[in-house]
Amino acid sequence: MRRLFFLLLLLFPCSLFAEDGSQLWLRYTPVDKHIAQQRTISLQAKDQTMQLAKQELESYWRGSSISLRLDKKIKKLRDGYQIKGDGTGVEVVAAEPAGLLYAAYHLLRLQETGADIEHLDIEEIPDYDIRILNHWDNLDRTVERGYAGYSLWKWDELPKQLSPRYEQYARANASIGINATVLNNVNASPQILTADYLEKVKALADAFRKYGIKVYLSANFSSPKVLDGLSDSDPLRKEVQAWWVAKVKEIYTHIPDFGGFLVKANSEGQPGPQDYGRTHADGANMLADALKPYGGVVMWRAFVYNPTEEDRAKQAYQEFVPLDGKFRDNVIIQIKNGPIDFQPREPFTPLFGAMEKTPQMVEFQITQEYLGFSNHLVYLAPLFKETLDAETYSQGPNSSVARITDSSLGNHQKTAISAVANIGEDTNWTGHHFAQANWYAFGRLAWNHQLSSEQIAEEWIYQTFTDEPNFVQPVRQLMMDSREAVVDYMMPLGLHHIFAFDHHYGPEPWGDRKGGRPDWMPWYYHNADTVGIGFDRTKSGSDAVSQYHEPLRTLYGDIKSCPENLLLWFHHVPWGHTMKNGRTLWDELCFRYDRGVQDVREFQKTWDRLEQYIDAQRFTEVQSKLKIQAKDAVWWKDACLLYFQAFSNMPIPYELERPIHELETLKKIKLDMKHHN
Ligand code: BDP
Repeated sequence: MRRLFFLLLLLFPCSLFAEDGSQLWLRYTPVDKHIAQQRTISLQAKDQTMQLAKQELESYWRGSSISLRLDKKIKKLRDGYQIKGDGTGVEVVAAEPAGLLYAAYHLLRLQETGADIEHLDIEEIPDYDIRILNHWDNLDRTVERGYAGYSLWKWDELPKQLSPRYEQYARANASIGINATVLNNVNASPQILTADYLEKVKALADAFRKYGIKVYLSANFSSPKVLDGLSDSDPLRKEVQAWWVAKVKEIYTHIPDFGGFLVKANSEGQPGPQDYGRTHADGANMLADALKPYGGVVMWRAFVYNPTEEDRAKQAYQEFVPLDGKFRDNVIIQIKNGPIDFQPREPFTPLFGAMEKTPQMVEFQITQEYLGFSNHLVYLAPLFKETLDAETYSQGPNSSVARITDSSLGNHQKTAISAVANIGEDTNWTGHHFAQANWYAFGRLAWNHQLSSEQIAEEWIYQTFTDEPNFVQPVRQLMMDSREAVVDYMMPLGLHHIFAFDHHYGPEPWGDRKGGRPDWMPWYYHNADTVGIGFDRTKSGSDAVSQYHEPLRTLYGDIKSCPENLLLWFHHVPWGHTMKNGRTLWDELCFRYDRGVQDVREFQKTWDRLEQYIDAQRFTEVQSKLKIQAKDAVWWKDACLLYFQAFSNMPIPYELERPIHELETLKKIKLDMKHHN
């Protein structure tokens, strides 16, 4: 029998061990009795989170003995930890129970990535207090912009039945330091705040608690009116305020460690304080006052824009800057990384660094609404870091978005960072095996924004696939190249929002709807005409550049100094404009689209060469997705170049691959992808 096994192993080295991705990066093998007897994991505490830390190490740790200890006096650690190892044993200290759990996962990560696990001198303090996922999950279990199946939360079965995936979800998050989650869509149903649903929310909070995860909810601003028939939801009316006070009290009786509310107000049709002539500050403060006695916070979103004459990219700044200093100290303004909407590339939102008295947090999007859904392999750490590392110059040099939001440059009570999750019911959680890396990367950067994208990719590959260098090295490179590739084949040089209407999969630069909102139409953003292409946001245009501090205002505002990867974001550029490399803008656009296509072809080749190193299931699943991505890249390139060519009237450089589609055929493509609001 044994011999047969080895024979099979020789013949089919990997295919025997099919993996479905359900274990994520947590593929630890349990230690055998022998190892377990040689070392001890000691802990003098009953707390369930600390016990969990112990249990994880008991099950998987292969190094020497560990002692786990809580010392509440080392406050500076917050929920971080210290690990010391001298070769004979390891000592772990934390000031909070969750700190010990994070330390346990740190040790296991070192072990799984082949690092030294005996000689250790580590101190880790997280950069942000609240490291939170935003689920855009609806109560009917559809997920807005979700590409990994239905919602994980089985509302029908809750609170009685608990899916095993609730704990697995919490464990995965804890393993990368995520400590909070918003369960429901920002386009929030008021129903989530009914007594029935709060019972269900409580059941989830109970399941997550020992993993150090707090639950938050998206609140619909009209809840008082919709749920209890109040005449309105005016935040300055006593009756409305009292309603929220009572509701918050009810929530905390169920969930004593409830985190707070996330609110999308007066945005894309959602109700809000402006319905009653009040400001965003009036609305946020009413909720903040209700939450204050319990230590809860309000994450108030700055994603607001209206179809007016004003450039959409400028509106959040205009709305919020005048309110600086008017928010309670338990309000944090949640701001998308870019001024429009999670595009493949945007400059950072100029609101960062423009409200010195107000805590701000970044909202990233892990789910790939504008990046090929879960069909395209796009590693997002470089995108996240581009924003975090961006210099705002708000307080001179060294005022990066990271330093503004982590409170290095302010003195805010609580700091936070968020991202829209890409998690669903799919067996592999995220639809694409490589999309798991984006969940992972967000957690790691929320813990430490100084980590490099390469390091995060590498440790993820080790844990998720294999430590075989012949696999790790090329896959890390592929991941690192993937974000620029998608920018190139979708929207190079600062182009943005030329997606198909509504579902945002695929190109539609020609898109137009009679009577539709102009700020939802591609032409609003690309402005292609016979002169050139791009959005003039300089002083002679919408003047969005003026929302940036110097030297950025001048840098972006001048066509000569504007970084070329944002050129068409800030300028309307003539087709014949000479680029830095001497090509005309038109030629460069063609080269970029083509480069994006060629890059994806290279990804395919790289991947196919690696078949021998990993299991057959994940190999083929990724391979199939890359085929889709390669086809889509050509679709994007042909659609955009053929469409824009009608304006430029210039030939596609002859050394480039010729289009294989007819523009008219591409224009007819209408995908049946409902987007659930
Ligand atoms: C856009 C999405 C939309 C969201 C909205 C938001 O297209 O589904 O509701 O953002 O963030 O990216 O509120």
